[in-house]
Amino acid sequence: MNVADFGDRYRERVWENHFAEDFERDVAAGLRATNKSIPSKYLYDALGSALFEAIVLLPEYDLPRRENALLERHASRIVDRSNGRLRLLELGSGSSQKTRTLIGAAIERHESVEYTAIDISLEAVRDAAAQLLDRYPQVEVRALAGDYFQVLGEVAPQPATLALFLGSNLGNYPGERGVALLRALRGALAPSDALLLGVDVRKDRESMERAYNDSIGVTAAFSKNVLARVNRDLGAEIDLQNFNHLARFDEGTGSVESYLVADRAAAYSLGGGRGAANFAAGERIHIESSHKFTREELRELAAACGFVERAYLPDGEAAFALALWERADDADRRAPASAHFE
Ligand code: AVJ
Repeated sequence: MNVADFGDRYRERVWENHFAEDFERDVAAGLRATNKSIPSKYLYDALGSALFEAIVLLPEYDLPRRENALLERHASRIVDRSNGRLRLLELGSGSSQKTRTLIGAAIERHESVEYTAIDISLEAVRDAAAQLLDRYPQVEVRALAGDYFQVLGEVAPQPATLALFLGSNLGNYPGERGVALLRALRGALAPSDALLLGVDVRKDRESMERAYNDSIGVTAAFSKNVLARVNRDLGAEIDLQNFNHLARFDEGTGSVESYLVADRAAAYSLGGGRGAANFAAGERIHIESSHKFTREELRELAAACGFVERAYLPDGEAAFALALWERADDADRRAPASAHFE
């Protein structure tokens, strides 16, 4: 099954990217800095994406199961927006399961449904599209492959859009970067269009850290793969045996911060005349921030980005939540009512 089998129901647009050059530049700078880091977007090469698919099956990483349960429970209310055409606009092409729940509910309620997915990976977005096109003959799919900011800058508002940013992916955009992304997303929405966020919630340290320290080491492999990728793609000579995965909740940032920690001091060639990266014993490379949200923080974020919270839907244990926001304009003159759906 291939997107080419679906004729007019499928359209795509691909933005040029400079991923290979960016990777080389970001890694060379990030591994030679005083505070070492590699941006988390580089975790997802083919092997990294396969390891992430394994992470979502780990009992310790319960975010996707909690989110799916909430989506199933609230889908029909969430998509209950207009009578005519509805556009679902998703950042990240999403696992077909969570998207299916919403599309299934949307086609019961609307005359026609368009699913637009924005993803950095053309391959990922095509795979997701082919499955949805096959399963839902009523749905039209539009794939936009490129950097979120690049693509969002060119998505025209289309009334009756429900934007989706699920899987606590917003947690990877801490602080100003998250604000910038949500503002860019707002630019693709018409007044009173909505945005559905799925976010992991601040809770006791042990529960938050457990999700990133699984007992069979899949998350550690996912983390270490980014260094393996540096070796593979750049010809660097980093000894992976010298690094251990560390994930801990940081009270200051409100995020689970993931690192690779060097056991002993060492210097490694970065390959291709890029010089060397020097490590002291115990020195860390920051590889990911996974923010854990409070409701207050989400409300402030909504206000800062031109949205109003319309519903906040936590699960039974208040471990994960969906937040339904509306684009503020006319809406902000109304009372900012927020509902707890039953
Ligand atoms: C997919 C970015 C939401 O931060 O929880 C899972 C990625 N990293 N285990 C997260 C991840 C380690 C995940 N996000």
